[in-house]
Amino acid sequence: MDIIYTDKHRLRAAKTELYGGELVPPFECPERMDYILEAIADKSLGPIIGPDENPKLGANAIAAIHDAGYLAFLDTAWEEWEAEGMKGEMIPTVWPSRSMPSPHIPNFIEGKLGYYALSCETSIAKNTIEAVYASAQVALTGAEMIASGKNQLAFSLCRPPGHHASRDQFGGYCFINNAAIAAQHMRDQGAKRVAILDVDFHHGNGTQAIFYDRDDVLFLSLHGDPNDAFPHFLGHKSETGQGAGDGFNLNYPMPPNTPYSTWGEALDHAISAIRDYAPDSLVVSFGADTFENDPISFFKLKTADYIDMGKRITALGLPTLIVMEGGYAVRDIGTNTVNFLIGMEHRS
Ligand code: OKP
Ligand code: ZN
Repeated sequence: MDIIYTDKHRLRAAKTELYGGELVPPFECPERMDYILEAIADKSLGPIIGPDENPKLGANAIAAIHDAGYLAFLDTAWEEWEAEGMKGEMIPTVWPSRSMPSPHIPNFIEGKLGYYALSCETSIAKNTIEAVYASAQVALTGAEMIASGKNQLAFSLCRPPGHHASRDQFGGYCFINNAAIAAQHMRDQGAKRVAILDVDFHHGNGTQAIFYDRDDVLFLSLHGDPNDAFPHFLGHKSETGQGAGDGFNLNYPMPPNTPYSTWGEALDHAISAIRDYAPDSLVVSFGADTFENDPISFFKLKTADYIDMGKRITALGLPTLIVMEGGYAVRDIGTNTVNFLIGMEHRS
């Protein structure tokens, strides 16, 4: 399977994550990619190819999915922060909360930061945004391979991840929604319907919000119940879409300690909904944080389960782009991810 990857992810090298009241080294770290690449090499998967260097590829998709003011904020955020003499990384401290509805966008960087953030564990640091755009390009290159019919399967090894990023907010380690721009690019290239299946441990709140009122992109997410897990304020079963999108959003929240047997039942339900929808192509937001030893998650999937997960999804027989999202059990992320890819390669 073609694997799209660039070393530019290393530019995303924040030193801080606000976690449990302390500043700790970020869980979403560059070493994640090293372990995945090592496991890919061990199993001789590949080839590994660089992203398309044409900056126009998918530019329309990025502009269609994200707000222009938000993208402009990302472009100059670090510069503005430094110019104010701030000493540390960018961590928001103030929000337009429920008691301050309809906010204006402030001028001062501290206010803009809160306006465009959905949470505060995701410090922006020097060069973060360069890595974010490289990650987007990795996703778009994969989307183009599927959309053009060149590939039936491709893996965009994105870092940083994307599924928490909405039209105009970053957070949960995400800035540009890689899966969403990939799906939009497929639509722009002629796909009538695209399904996005999100199997990361966390609810894909950004992807859901982006496509919530659309019927041309079906979004399905299996995740830790938001009553117990990040992002806490979206991802309930009752969220099924609105307007034209009514019925085209499916959430499968699950409780702490969910084993693969239960998780797999939700997967089978999601797969049959995708089959009924009959999309032209599929995007899988893949996170390995459903693993039993993930440090910030609470499902109980085992290493061998990822092979079965891949086999079940690939049985749909759809042209499929896999987009990397989370996974923080760094020592096991390679084996688990590669097992998923091996399962996905079981095609009749
Ligand atoms: C990003 B992706 C846990 C706090 C979790 C943010 C998690 C972001 C996950 N106590 N904070 O979906 O893997
Ligand atoms: Zn996750």
